[in-house]
Amino acid sequence: MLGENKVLFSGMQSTGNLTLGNYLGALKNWVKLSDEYMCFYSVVDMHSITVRQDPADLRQRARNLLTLYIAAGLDPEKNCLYYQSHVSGHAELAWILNCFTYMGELNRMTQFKDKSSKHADNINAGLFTYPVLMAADILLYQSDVVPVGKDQLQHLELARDIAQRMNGIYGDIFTVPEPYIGKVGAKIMSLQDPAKKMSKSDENPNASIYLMDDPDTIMRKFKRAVTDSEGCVAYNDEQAGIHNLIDIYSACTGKSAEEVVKEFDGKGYGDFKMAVGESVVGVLKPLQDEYKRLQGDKAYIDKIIKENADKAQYYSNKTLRKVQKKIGFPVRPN
Ligand code: ATP
Ligand code: LTN
Repeated sequence: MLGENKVLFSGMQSTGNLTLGNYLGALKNWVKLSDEYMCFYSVVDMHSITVRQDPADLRQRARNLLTLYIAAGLDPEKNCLYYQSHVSGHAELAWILNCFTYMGELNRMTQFKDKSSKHADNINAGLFTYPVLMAADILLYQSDVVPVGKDQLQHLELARDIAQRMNGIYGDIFTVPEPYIGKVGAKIMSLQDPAKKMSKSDENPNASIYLMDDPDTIMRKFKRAVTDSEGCVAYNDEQAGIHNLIDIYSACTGKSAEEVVKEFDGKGYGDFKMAVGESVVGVLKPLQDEYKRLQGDKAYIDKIIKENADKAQYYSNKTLRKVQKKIGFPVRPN
């Protein structure tokens, strides 16, 4: 809690081009939740350097992502939208939390195992302590809830363990955060292999809808989407491809799976795929238009970046000073 308000923290890395999965599974829910909580949505650029990045590219992508947050409907006056690297408290708290996290805990993290096998030539200490920086992001704002995908639950569990451990030693310093997993759109699957999640790092461009894909590309990708030979629009685990298309259509139109099945009763996959494609174009087109408009307004985006970093710095300092005092760092004379 910060004052009267329940706090929400979440973040996204700016590596790769965002997909429809990122939008329906994360961003869209963020907008909904912003009515209910005091929200901090960060572009977690410090996490990105755990793998090698081109500096100019990293900077540009971070700005694009922040712009996209606003284009998706997050109000920068009501929510705190900022770059992690602009707020020094993330790194400062991460160091402290590092000293309360065990090697054995970090060794168990499945994302570390995955990423270290993918980047075998660069298994750096940052990749290993990545979950500690994530815990610092969350605990720095006394967050009550953290919307994350299922893949991040293990990291959130670690953040809770660290918070509870330190609360046990020093009395209540941290709010212990709860995960929030949205129901609709929680897991959008690849259009080419419905057993795999849609991911921005997929090598096959037909597997993912990118948020900046034009309408023709979107329609073409849906036409090519892998389905099955059943030939009827039904919602079950055996028809994984159709299941995924129903999920996408539901998330874009607000209709339930049952309503969708009824709507396409007796119709072929061709018609259904067209309808799904059109519903996605209907959602993405306004997002793209707003994104382009905002990209042209450099002064406005710069102002948001400055003001929101100051706001985040202010709130994060409160927690940081409290923690520093509790663990015995000397108090700064006024
Ligand atoms: P990468 O391919 O680089 O692992 P990613 O596309 O899986 O990236 P992340 O950066 O790990 O995306 O996730 C950003 C946010 O988007 C997270 O909250 C994550 O849970 C959500 N997300 C990512 N992919 C999907 C998906 N296919 N369906 C629903 N939500 C998703
Ligand atoms: N690790 C997350 C991104 C992330 C995050 C966070 C999410 C960094 N810090 C704090 C929620 C809360 C990811 O890769 N999706």
